[in-house]
Amino acid sequence: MLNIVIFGAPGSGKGTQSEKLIEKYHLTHISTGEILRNEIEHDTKLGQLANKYMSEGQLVPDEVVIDILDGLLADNPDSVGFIFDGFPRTLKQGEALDKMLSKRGERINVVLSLEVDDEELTDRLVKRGEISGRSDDTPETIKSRLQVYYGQTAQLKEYYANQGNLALIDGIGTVDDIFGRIENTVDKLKY
Ligand code: B4P
Repeated sequence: MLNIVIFGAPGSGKGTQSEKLIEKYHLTHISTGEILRNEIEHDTKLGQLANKYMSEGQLVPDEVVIDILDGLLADNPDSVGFIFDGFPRTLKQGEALDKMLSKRGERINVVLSLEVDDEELTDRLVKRGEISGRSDDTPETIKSRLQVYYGQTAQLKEYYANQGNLALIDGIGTVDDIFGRIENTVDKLKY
């Protein structure tokens, strides 16, 4: 099984590169952001709860997203592997993911950390906001999402570096150039 975490600040290209990874390696895509946006769109109870946090650029509580993940792993027992996109986002989520995988005799093979500077991140998200109207892509919310990233999420890099799983990927350039760098890393993995 090939299990990949795609990691990075908001706007670093996680969703974009996930699509290419799925196409090449036939992995099951788990994007917590996409799942939560879908719940909001359908105005479910979970969606209403998530919206309170997401519209402010804050993280949805750990227990909520960990529960979602556990359910998705259980629903896909025959998968050849997973791409975790936007999860984990806190140390608690990282530890929970390790437990959920080891319970199944699995582990994370690599954490691909897309490295992009704040100016480029902000530019990308502002542009996306103008085109898609995504409610959390406004200049104010982008600022708080970046603060949340540096305050609560970036520390996971150290966690994965200590496990020997972290691969830093230059996230600047064309989508294909960046994917080439990712392929170089993934194709060297033994799994
Ligand atoms: P996400 O959906 O994960 O959103 P994101 O961090 O903004 O990243 P995204 O994947 O959308 O952006 P991408 O880099 O692909 O999360 C949204 C919210 O959900 C969070 O803020 C949080 O509130 C909540 N949430 C999600 N998961 C959670 C969790 N685990 N715990 C708690 N809360 C959680 O792309 C950005 C833009 O850049 C796109 O427009 C793309 O076209 C463009 N782009 C990509 N690559 C490019 C390149 N090489 N050059 C130029 N532009 C590029």
